[in-house]
Amino acid sequence: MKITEDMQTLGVESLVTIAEQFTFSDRVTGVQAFGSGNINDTFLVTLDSATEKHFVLQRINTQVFRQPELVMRNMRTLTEHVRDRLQRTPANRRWEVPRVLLTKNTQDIWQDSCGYYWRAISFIENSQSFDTLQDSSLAAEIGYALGMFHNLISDLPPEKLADTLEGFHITPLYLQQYNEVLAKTQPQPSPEINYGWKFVSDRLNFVSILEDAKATGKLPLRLMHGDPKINNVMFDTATHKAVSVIDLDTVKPGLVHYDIGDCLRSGCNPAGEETEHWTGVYFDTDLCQGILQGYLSVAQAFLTENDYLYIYDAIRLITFELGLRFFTDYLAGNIYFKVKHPEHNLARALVQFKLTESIESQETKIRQIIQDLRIINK
Ligand code: GN1
Ligand code: MG
Repeated sequence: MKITEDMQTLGVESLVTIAEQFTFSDRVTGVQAFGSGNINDTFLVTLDSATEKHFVLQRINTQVFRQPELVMRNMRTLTEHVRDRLQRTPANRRWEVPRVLLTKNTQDIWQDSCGYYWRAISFIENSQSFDTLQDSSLAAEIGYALGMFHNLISDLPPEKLADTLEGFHITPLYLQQYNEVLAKTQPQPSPEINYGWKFVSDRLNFVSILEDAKATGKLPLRLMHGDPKINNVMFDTATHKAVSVIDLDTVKPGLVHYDIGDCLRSGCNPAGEETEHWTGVYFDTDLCQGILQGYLSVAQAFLTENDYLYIYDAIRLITFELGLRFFTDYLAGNIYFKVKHPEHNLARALVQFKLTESIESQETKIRQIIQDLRIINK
């Protein structure tokens, strides 16, 4: 097992000891850092087992998720609902839902001696994820996966899940935080900071577009995933068909538009959100067409006329919002998102701002794609 310096500071107990809290007779043979999450610490545990060979072990970031018990309760309510539904009406293709694994004392969370919270989730075997889409072959599958996810929870009343992350995806609140940080810090002017500052101040009049639609009842409160970026969609390694949507930390009441926007801003950026070449970032409308086609093939069953009207705005807004969140975190001294170097969040912000610009410059085309798909799906 490779233990990095970072992992040694995780707690007093070894990662194996922590993993063993969630096993019964199986022996833990390995624990490796896993994935590229910006908030929690994630590990893949390997077991000496004839049945389940892996599971995902995570240390929950309680600076972000202040009530980890509620996060786990939401996750259990949602996954049990979906499993129940799939049992009653089986999907006509492989589709899996991650399971929350319990400790020996049947708890869904374990606290180590430093007070850190750990949890374990089943691993979707024989599956993989992608950080970027290079061509449109997988795009429809990404959209299908989000549609399937929304469809499977569309009959679970939103009030069944708690609000575990207040203000999440409420863009006007992110703007407020940005203004507060700006008032407190005196960032050294640089071309990048000036670009970011101007970028935000040129777009103040649209930050509340989705919240206004929610407040006036144009868009209904629904359950959402909260973070359906494309590497949270798992693909069968052999067939390359989508088989699951993972990372259920942020499932809670919200707007499906946050998810649609998030999925498209991540899926239609071939350079990926971690690229260092931000000036070349663009929004690929072929990928957009593919993802939306896959999404609407499932989601047309529950979308309303108004829902369609706000899809373009959602793509633009959630991309802008993530840029604003990264930019604010950079100005605040990198307190929310994990970073590899001090300028990391600034680089990430510029990528999202450039992507927003590309979305804006292709507004007519994107709206046309939505309109055409709506007619086909009618
Ligand atoms: C964070 O940790 P991760 O990578 O699953 C963030 C999302 C962002 C994403 C950008 C709770 O998700 O909102 O879209 O980074 N999650 C939270 O990569 O803030
Ligand atoms: Mg996440």
